Amino acid sequence: ASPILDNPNLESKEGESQEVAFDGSHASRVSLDDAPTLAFPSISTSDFQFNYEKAADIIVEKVAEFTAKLGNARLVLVDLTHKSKILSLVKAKASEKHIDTQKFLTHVGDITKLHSTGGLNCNVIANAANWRLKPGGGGVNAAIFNAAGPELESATKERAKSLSPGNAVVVPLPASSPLFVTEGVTHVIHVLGPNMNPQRPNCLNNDYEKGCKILQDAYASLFEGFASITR
Ligand code: AR6
Repeated sequence: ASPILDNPNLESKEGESQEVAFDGSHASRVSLDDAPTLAFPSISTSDFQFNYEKAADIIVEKVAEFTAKLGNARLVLVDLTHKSKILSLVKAKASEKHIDTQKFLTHVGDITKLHSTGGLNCNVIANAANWRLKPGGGGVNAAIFNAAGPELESATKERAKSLSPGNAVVVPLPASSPLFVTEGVTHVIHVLGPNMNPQRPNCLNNDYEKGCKILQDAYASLFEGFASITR
């Protein structure tokens, strides 16, 4: 089943395929064909100040669990720079755990420009959202809402008004959204992670027992949301 066909806003784009070279860390050329691909940022590790080491363990654990269930679908962890601590930690831990490099990749680039500047076809992208599911606020949330235009805000409102930590909501992107037109993104999945920043709502005051549980739930909801699109 093509995830593209499951977006009620869209015409069929069946039959498109492309071979793509990933960044230097993945020397071989990887064929994306029609494989459904989710690009996601590291949830909670920037504005929400979650510990990198703990976040990296959780990402690798959840990726390992879900790559086994995802069929031909792929997961791509994205961050903006080659200096990204979370990307290097996750890469190292994923290779220790022998995670299938055809199913899980890391990529340096802007998640709103993966096709146009990175040559990557990712039909689904995840957003590290705020609880109100509102544009702005900085980070990847501001970038995604800006790139997607007002279409994303209205499509989001139809699906949910707010989100509690550890949850995700799948939003089909209207075909008129610039993010769909230029990048081929058919769905955005908003995810709310745990917050360790005292200046943001629901701060966990360094309670990593709760925080880790919420981050695990957040990735599980994200990957289940992605799987629900590909079924
Ligand atoms: N492309 C790829 N990755 C990005 C981009 C981008 N354009 N922009 C940031 N990142 P953050 P959080 C990476 O702070 O910690 C927001 O204001 C970034 O380097 O966006 O979950 C919301 O409204 C980091 O690795 O999310 C919430 O209130 C990752 O994305 C709050 O911040 C997540 O950083 C959420 O905080």
